[in-house]
This record gives sequence, structure tokens and C-alpha cells, in this order.
Amino acid sequence: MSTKSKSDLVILYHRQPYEEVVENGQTTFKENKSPNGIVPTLKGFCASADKGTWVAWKQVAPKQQSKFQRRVTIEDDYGDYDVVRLPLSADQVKSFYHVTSKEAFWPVLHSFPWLFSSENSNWDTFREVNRLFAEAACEEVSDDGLIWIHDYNLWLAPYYIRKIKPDTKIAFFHHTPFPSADIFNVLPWREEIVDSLLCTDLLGFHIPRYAENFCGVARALRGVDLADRLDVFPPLVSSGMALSEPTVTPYIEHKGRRIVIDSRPIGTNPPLIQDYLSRFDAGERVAEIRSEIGDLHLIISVGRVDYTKGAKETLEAFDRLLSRRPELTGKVKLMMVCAAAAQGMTIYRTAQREIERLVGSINGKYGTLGWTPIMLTMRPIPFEELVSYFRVADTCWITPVRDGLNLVAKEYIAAKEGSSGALVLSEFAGVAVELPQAILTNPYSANDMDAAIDCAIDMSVEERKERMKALYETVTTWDIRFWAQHVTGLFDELRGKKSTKATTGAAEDAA
Ligand code: GDG
Repeated sequence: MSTKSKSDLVILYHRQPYEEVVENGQTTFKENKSPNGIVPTLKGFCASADKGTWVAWKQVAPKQQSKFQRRVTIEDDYGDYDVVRLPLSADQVKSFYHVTSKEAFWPVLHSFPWLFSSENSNWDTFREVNRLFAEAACEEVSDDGLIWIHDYNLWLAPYYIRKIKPDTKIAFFHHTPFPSADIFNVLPWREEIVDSLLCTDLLGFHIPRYAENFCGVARALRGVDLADRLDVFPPLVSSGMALSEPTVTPYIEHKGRRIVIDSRPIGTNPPLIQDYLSRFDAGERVAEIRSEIGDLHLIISVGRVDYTKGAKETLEAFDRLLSRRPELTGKVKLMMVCAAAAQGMTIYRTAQREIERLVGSINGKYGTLGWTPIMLTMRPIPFEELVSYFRVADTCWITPVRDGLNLVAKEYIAAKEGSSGALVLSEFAGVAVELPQAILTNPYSANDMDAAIDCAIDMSVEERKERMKALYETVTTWDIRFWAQHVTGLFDELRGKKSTKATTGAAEDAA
């Protein structure tokens, strides 16, 4: 265990990196049930630092604040690291997370500006919580350490960190889309947000389009100097797709400082998925699912309950499919895994009811005694179960109207290991620019959605295999290890540079 008091790496991520369970009155910190998503990767970063600290919030009742344990030390499969928990009241959580982050920012980030409302948002609480994160990070970080901030709910943290520790290295990764200026500028606090992001040394996005959108906003609002654009990272499709960008800005100069702009999509972990498929009796489970499904064409669709994830559009397309092609009666099944997101939010309750209503209506309209067209699961299913379904599913249907990246698409491909399968994928998911062999579709167009699902169902086995092989090659090459190495390279460069002015930017070298 490290005896250092300060950390080389401090990660700011709003959620804690484990599940807190109370058993017989004792609190224990257990590994998250699901090993997928971004959290395990970040834990790996934290644990592999000489000393790493994770800062998150935790809702704590006023009565418990005095005896609240702010710091816990975790020793898990990833290594040792500290977690500093910021105790927030229920009101702070509601205002910071449920309302300001999810009801004001989320719709704007995902290009639903008409759902934006500033009525309920509380900018002062958002500032306050971001300031708390910044103060905690500054207390933890060593003089030559680095603070890595994740996502839009911590947009203002760079500003407060820079005020306290002007020379600290600050990196930021944006998991959601970053919209164009026309949409971003709907936010009344746009200048404060951009000024804060311009306090970073490294600003990472999944894909060049989001990076370019940010640069456009920064130029329009603050007149920053943009470096000449470079060609995008070659594996990303650079033209002809909804989210394609041919070139990308490698850095911004602002107030005598350089901000490296990076765009590299996060990868998934194919060896982990394959390991799961070979353990946990998953082999048997795969055979069991296959025998239950029989000759049916199994379509799987997975995503949180969220209007951005496109469950409504998918269900409407499935309804049209069964109506257009009565010969598919009893021959196709849609398995929809749609876990509910943050509780207590009207917008998600409405989305959930809409999904339940559509599923009920479709099952009622087309179902027969022996055949239910849709199987809906609204609770998360264990990861080994999920990957077993992926392995069996003939088609994976991922058609969000907007999505920063979408890891589910990559997980489906990884679970297929190059065997026959089809991926119907929205052009508006960031991951689409990496996966041109998917059946790409526009979820805003009913005709296009219809053509895409027809294509998946009618595609020959040879073509399914050929496309899946190419997709598998991409997902296994540009996997999470590649992403982690890329980010580590950028961090090394940041740490090694004498002044923020002197670097060429690793993004430039790699582009
Ligand atoms: C944000 C951005 C970006 C889902 N249902 C179950 C389950 N999952 C897992 C999936 C996947 C993860 O949750 C979801 O990842 P996504 O990338 O699809 O989406 P968001 O949660 O919206 O994440 C997104 C991401 O950040 C990373 O930067 O890609 O665009 O919105 O790993 O497998 N896992 C289990 N049971 C389920 O029922 N076990």
C-alpha cells in the first residue's frame, strides 16, 4: 500500500466506484456487479498510479453528517486507492444532479433544446457542488500530480481548481455529445462553462465532431486561437456520415496557455467478455437460450430508459415491421433490455410509461397463444446473462436519436467473436464513425429505420459473417487497452512538459 499522502492522479467522477452494501449493520464496499462500462477502466487508472484518489458524491442525511466517513481506502482486484466522498444533502443531489444536470444540460447536450428548462435548475447549487469537488481534488493532488475530471456534471470544476492551484495539470473527458454552438448557446450559463473548460490542459471527446463543436463554441464566445486542423485519426470514417468530420483542431491557445484537444472513442474489453462467455456456465446458458429461441430471429435492444436512447423509435419501427410483413408472425422476437435510470424524474417516468404502453400495445396487437413478439426487461440483467443473449441474438438494434458513443454496440460485436450477426446502428451514436460495416440508419426517418431492419432480417449468412468479422476486427483493435494507452501517453506528455506553452500535443502526433 502506498504511504504517500498526496496523489499523482485524482479522478473526479460523480459516482462512487463500488456498491456500498450494509450487511448485519456493517457497511461493506463490494465490486460493482457489472464489470462493463467505463468505471472499471477508471479504477484501473486510479489503482495503477503511485497513489490514486477517486472523488465522488454521496447523499448523506443531515443527522449522519457528523459521523460520516469521508475517506475510504479500497483494496480490490484493481489495486489500492482512496475514495473521497463528498457528503451532499438530498436537496443538493436533487438540484445538482436530477434537475440541473439531467433536466437542463442533458437535453441540450443531446440536441433536444425544446426540453431544456431553466425554471427548476439551480445554478448556484451546481457551482457549489463543483467547487466542493475542486477543493477536494486540490487537497488530494500532489504538486506534480494530475486531476482528471469526467463529464458535464463537473463542467465548472476546472475553473475552481485553477483558482486554487494555478499550475496543476487538469484533464477533462466529455462522455456525452458536445453540440454545435446553435444548440449549446441555449444554455444561459454558456460563458461560465466555456471559460471553465478553457482552464484545462487536455480536453478529450469521443469523436472529432464533438471536439470541433467545442472549438466552434470557444471561438465564437471567447475568440480563442485555434491551431490549424489536422486529418482525423484514420480508423474513424471522415466523410459521408452524419457525425463524420474530415479534420480536427489539435489544440487551442488561450490567455497564454495551450489546451490539447483530443478525440478518441473509448473501447470495450473483448477479452473480458470472452472470458465471461467461457465461464459462469455461459456456454450452457448460450445453448439453453438458443434452444428456447428455436428458429426465431432474435433481435436484442439494450439501453437505459432515456428519450435519447430511442426505445420509442425502435418500438414504433418494430410495430411497423410486424404490420408491413405479416409473414414474420411467430418468426421474430425482440428482446428489449431497458433499465430505469435515475429515480424520481418526471421525464424518465414519462419515457418509461411510453415504453410500457408501446410494448403492451404491440404484444396485444400481434401476439398469439404461443408467441409474444416482445420480451421487455426493465431491471438490469447480470452481465453474463447479457453477453449470453448477445452471443445468440441474430440482430442487435441500437438506434439512439443521440448518444455520445454507445458501448453496447461494441459489446455485442465482441460477444459475437466474428460469428454471424447484424448490427443495426443509429448514425447519431458516436460509435457509428468507427463501425461503417454496421447497418447504419437514421432514427429520425421512419422509412430509413424500416429499410434497416428489413436489411438485417433478410441479410444472407455470408454477408452477416463478413460484416461481423470486419466489425470484430475494429472492436478488438481499438479496444479499451488501446484507449487507456493513448490517454496514458497524453498524460505523460502533460506531466513532462515544462510549461503549458511548449508542447506539440500528443493529439497532433497521433492524428
Ligand atoms: C455514457 C454516454 C457513452 C446496460 N444495460 C445493462 C447493462 N448495461 C451496460 C452496457 C454498457 C453500459 O451499461 C451502457 O453504456 P453506454 O455507452 O451504452 O451508455 P451510457 O450509460 O449512456 O453512458 C454514452 C458512455 O457514457 C461512455 O463514455 O458511450 O454515450 O451516454 O456497458 O452493457 N449491463 C448489465 N445489465 C444490463 O441490463 N449488466
